[in-house]
Amino acid sequence: MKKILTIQDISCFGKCSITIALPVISAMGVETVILPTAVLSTHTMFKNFTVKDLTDQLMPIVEHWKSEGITFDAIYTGYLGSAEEIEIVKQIFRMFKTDDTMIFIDPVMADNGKMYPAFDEAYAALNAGLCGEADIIVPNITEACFMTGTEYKEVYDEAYVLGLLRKLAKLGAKTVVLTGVSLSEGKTGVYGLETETGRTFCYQNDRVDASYHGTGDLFSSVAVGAVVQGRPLEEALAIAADYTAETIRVTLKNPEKPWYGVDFEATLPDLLRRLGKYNTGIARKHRLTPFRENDIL
Ligand code: PXL
Repeated sequence: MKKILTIQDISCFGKCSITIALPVISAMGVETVILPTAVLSTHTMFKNFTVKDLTDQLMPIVEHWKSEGITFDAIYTGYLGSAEEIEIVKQIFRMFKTDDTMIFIDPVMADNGKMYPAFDEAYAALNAGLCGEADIIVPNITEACFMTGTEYKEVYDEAYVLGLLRKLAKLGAKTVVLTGVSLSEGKTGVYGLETETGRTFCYQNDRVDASYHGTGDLFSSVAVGAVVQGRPLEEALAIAADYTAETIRVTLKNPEKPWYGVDFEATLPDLLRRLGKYNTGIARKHRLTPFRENDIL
């Protein structure tokens, strides 16, 4: 069975980071190993929350794994709490990265033009350095702007997206993927650039006009799970984008109107159906093929 190590916080209530990655990646049939960076009572979109930092636990835990000979097919990082944790994560990459270990980084720190509480521009610079060590990075436009010193724009065109991708490529990751890219009214999706070849790819799906916390974590969890199972990156991203949009649609219909997170529990069976439907039966690790909307549907 494939094995992914995910390094991010546990927000006990609120559905994000590990409380999404663990159930979702496991449901996809991939063993999910967790390294919690902190325990919070809720995610930071709640007004008050408690935080117990676990930075001092990270090295003892991974050293134990190393002594047990434990290895990973991928390391997936999300929300990290501090500059010190970014440094430790780099050490963990050095300890566990082999030619067969994919490093997938979602540099969670900002959205809609703003940093999340507790982060600043210095943190963005460190996150940019971390991204340089990745095979695949999946920042949203805000995070990409903070990491590359680019002005954030609400309204933009394809040239702006390509400019951002080129600057992201200079950070050093093998493939850079911008998320939340809307190229026409009513659409949203991903735009990627394979840095060695310069080849770009794009996937746009219908935009659901609602924003929920944890949807980035849902997208990344599905994408990394699907890539580790041998799907081409573009296919994995399309599955993740479609499934995340569908989960937002379903959550919007919930009469309890949860504001803090999405009802992914209700849509997991749908994810598994999608994975079956998209199953090409061909394991093409890291292979990229150009596609446009609906090419693979
Ligand atoms: O979904 C990203 C995320 C993860 N973890 C914590 C957060 C956030 C976003 O705000 O606060 C604790």
